[in-house]
This record gives sequence, structure tokens and C-alpha cells, in this order.
Amino acid sequence: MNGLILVDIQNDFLPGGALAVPRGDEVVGVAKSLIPLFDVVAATADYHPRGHISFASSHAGRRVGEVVTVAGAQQMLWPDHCVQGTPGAELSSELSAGGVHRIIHKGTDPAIDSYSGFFDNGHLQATELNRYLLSRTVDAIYIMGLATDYCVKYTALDGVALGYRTYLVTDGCRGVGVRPGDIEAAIREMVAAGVTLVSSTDLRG
Ligand code: VGL
Ligand code: ZN
Repeated sequence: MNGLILVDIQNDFLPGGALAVPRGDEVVGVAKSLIPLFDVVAATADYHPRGHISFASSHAGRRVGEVVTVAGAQQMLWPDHCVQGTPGAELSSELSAGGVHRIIHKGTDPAIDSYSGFFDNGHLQATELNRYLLSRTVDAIYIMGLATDYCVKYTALDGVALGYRTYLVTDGCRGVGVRPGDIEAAIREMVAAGVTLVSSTDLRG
């Protein structure tokens, strides 16, 4: 069974949002075109409590874009984003028309970030995504969304590690690109790990 995973297509990652991904809005139409082609559609949602460890505002004297060490792990600091219960945390209203069968919240633990839709960054806790996909007998996952170089990448890498045939819908992704080349490097890393690149036009036939 094929599953579509829509990664973090939330208002805060779209133009005007707190952590807007450049041209992030361009993935929404791709998502809408693919949703009807899949029997299993899961959407991940970054869903942070106020004061989350990934927010620069939670670290005195630190600024957005700085990297700090938290419990021995590197943590990039972001603007406050996808705060639970705020409009920025909601999925794009264009996806509320239907077709998303399950929303998987992540990043809900105040003390650890979670880029992947499957696990937190320390691989300490799993979300319900893997269980959900297994319950629907999904063995191939098609991943698209925001952002290529963070949540999309880590979701795809975990997908491969968990044994899914893992596809990246390249035209359905946009990246943050904190440093030049980050997005291309992320795609290379995914391919090297065993992710297959596809375009939505191939899937639509
Ligand atoms: C993301 C940075 C912080 C993402 C989430 O969805 O890629 N990036 N939180
Ligand atoms: Zn986040």
C-alpha cells in the first residue's frame, strides 16, 4: 500500500508565517493534486509548547540561527513557531477540504526538538506515524512538504531506516536554505540513504 506523507504544511512555514519557507506556498497545489491518488494520507504538524527548547527566545542572550548544545545534542535556534493552539500551527486551510486521514503532531515535548515525523531528534520517543502506517499496511511512502533540509529530510531518512520504500516528491518540497547549498545537500543525503526521487507529474501520470 502506498502512503502520502505531507510534512509540516502549516501556516507558520508559509509566506507571512513565523518561519516562512521561501516559496513554501508552491507545495500546497502539489499536495492537493496528489491527495486523491492515495488511500492513506498522513500530515505531520510541528506542534510546540510555548517556551520550546528550539526557540531562540527560550535561551537568554541567544539569537535565531545560532546553534546551542542541549543535553549533548546540537540544536539550531528558530523563531517561535507552530505554537500549540495558535493559527500558525494549523495546517494550510487549503488542506482542510478533506483527504488528510491522520494528523501526526510532533515537537510537543518542551525539552527536545523533532524534525522527523517518526521520532524526536534523539530517537528517544516515537510518534504514532509508524504505527499508523503499519496499521494501514503501508510499505511505500511518498514524502513532500516543508522544509526539505529539516523535517522532510529527517522524515525520509527515518522512513528508509524503518524499512519503507521511500520516495521524495521533489517538486512538492521547498527548503529553508540557512546556508547556500543546504537544500541540494539534503537531497543528496536522502538519495545516498536510499530515497528515490520522483516528481508529482510522474505520479499523476
Ligand atoms: C522545521 C525548523 C524548525 C520544519 C520545523 O518543518 O522543517 N524546521 N521546526
Ligand atoms: Zn519546529
